[in-house]
Amino acid sequence: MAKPRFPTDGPLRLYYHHTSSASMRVTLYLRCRGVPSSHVTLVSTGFGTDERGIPVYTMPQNDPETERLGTTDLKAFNPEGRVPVLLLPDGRKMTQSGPIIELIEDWFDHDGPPMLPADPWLRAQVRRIMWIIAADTQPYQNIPFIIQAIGEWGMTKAPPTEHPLRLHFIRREFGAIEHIMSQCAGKFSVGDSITYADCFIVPQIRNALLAGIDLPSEFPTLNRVWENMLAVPEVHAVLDQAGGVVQPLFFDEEKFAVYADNAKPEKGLSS
Ligand SMILES: N[C@@H](CCC(=O)N[C@@H](CS)C(=O)NCC(=O)O)C(=O)O
Repeated sequence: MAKPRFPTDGPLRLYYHHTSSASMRVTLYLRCRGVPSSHVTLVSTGFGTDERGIPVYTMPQNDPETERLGTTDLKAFNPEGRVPVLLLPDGRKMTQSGPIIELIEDWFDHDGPPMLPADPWLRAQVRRIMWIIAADTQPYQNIPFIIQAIGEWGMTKAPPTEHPLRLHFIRREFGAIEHIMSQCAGKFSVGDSITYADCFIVPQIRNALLAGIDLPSEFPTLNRVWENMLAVPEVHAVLDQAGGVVQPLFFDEEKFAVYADNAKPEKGLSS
């Protein structure tokens, strides 16, 4: 079947930030698939922290979209308030890392090796791992969510990066993926070629390393895939630009400490 033609002229623009693990899924895909910047241009958003220490992504300065919107509030651009966002030359926007990747894949002809297996079962295995990361892992171990739950909803106070809730969800879901990969992994998550599943697993492993997870002893298959991904120059380049193999701290610890000190005690059911 012929590929649908990309409907408008000019490059797509990916609004992303190097601290964002969801953005990294897409930048890994772009590098590994060899998508040229004439097809997809990277646009870094602004970045700061609010009074709680929580990261806030903003529209970049001197960007035509920021000027058109008249604000740096990311929600004016994307009501979800999140990155990544893919902007089409005709003004349409796509959000969510998985659909962004599949849209780019479907619209262009690519020189690089395919990143979805031809076999339907293996394609589903790739998407299964993507979904476990995107839907069942990342949202629950997300540091902004943990900070807010401590400050506003009476959750146990602990360092956000190693919070028990975060460790629980990473371990639970990595355990499931370890089991799945025992059936389908080769050199990489599904077989011996890089797939979208690897683009999803790598940023989540960086988060797990920041949380202190001992990957080789706890999740040996994941660790094998991780080591093989690190040996790929395109992957290494993306990680280098994002601060290395371990996800760097990107919330403000001092602001968080003040916010957590002032946190309200847990409310009883009757209040
Ligand atoms: N499910 C989304 C997740 C996107 C996401 O959580 N992005 C984070 C950065 S990794 C973000 O922009 N957070 C800002 C916020 O929630 O206010 C995807 O796959 O793209």
